[in-house]
Amino acid sequence: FLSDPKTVAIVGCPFGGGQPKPGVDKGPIRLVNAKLPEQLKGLGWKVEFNGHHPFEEIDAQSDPPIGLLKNPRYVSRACKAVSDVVGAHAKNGQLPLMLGGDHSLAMGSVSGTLKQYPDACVIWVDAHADIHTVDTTDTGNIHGMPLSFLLGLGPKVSEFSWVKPLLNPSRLVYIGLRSVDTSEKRILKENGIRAFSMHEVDKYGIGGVVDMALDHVNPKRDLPIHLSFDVDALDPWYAPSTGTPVAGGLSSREGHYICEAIYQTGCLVALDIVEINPSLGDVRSVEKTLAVGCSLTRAALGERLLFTDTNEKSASTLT
Ligand code: 4U7
Ligand code: MN
Ligand code: MN
Ligand code: MN
Repeated sequence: FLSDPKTVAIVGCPFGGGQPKPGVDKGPIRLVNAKLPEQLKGLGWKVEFNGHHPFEEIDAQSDPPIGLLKNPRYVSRACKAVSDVVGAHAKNGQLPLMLGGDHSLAMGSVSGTLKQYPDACVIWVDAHADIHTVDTTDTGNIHGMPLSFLLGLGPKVSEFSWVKPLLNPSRLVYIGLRSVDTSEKRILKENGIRAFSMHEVDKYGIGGVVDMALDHVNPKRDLPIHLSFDVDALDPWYAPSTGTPVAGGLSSREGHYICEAIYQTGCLVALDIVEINPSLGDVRSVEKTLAVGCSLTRAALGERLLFTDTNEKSASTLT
């Protein structure tokens, strides 16, 4: 799907309007300062990064809630901008790497991907289902809702009319869930959405789960894949600096395995790394979370424990 030379376009999104905790907007800046662009160059990618996206702020007074939704105009405008930028990179045959910021931004990045690749599937790696509709959300935080907009579920809000319901529920699969609200469980069931919670990871192992997840959304391994990775999918031991940590998550290796296996399909066209909040936790926690964010990204873009992707054959002769 990508053009030659293979190029990753970093879309830095210093934005946290989809949730209440300050600091998540600094995630992308810290990832870039940690030399993520240089690391990706080291893997053989051409890296395009023209600075972080400037999001026009809206003061709370001119952005009152719409129904239960908090900061609706701010979130909608940021996501629309991300959708346009991601869509343009995808159209150029580049792989957009969206660095959050909070997970509401995926409403934009996935919309951008689906504009270019209407048959793309979405692999959502997260502790949470992020599928609340405007009438089921308990918190009003839009980072818990992007998938309902992408799927066209629930009542429509005119502020978000630019989001087209381009995602079919059969093209979405989850890995890592362990904090799903009651109303979200009902939505998943009603729409027949396939989900691999931590229970399935324990039962089948991460290798089995990734195979089953891919068999579900991409049986012939010929459809483009958008991987949306919320770092809170990892156990808080490995990714402590995040806004909504939940115990009992993926190990570092399990998270990396998901990224490696998806890269190996050759179908990855877009990647989100979201919800790193460098204002949460001590210095050591922040460093740990940034390091794992960089290394998950490298794994999704071809880094291997033995050899590199250009040596895939050498690796397979070992087994
Ligand atoms: B994240 C929550 F109530 N479900 O809706 C909500 F538990 O992008 C959490 O996955 C959402 O980090 C978490 O606010 C959103 C809550
Ligand atoms: Mn999320
Ligand atoms: Mn989450
Ligand atoms: Mn979170």
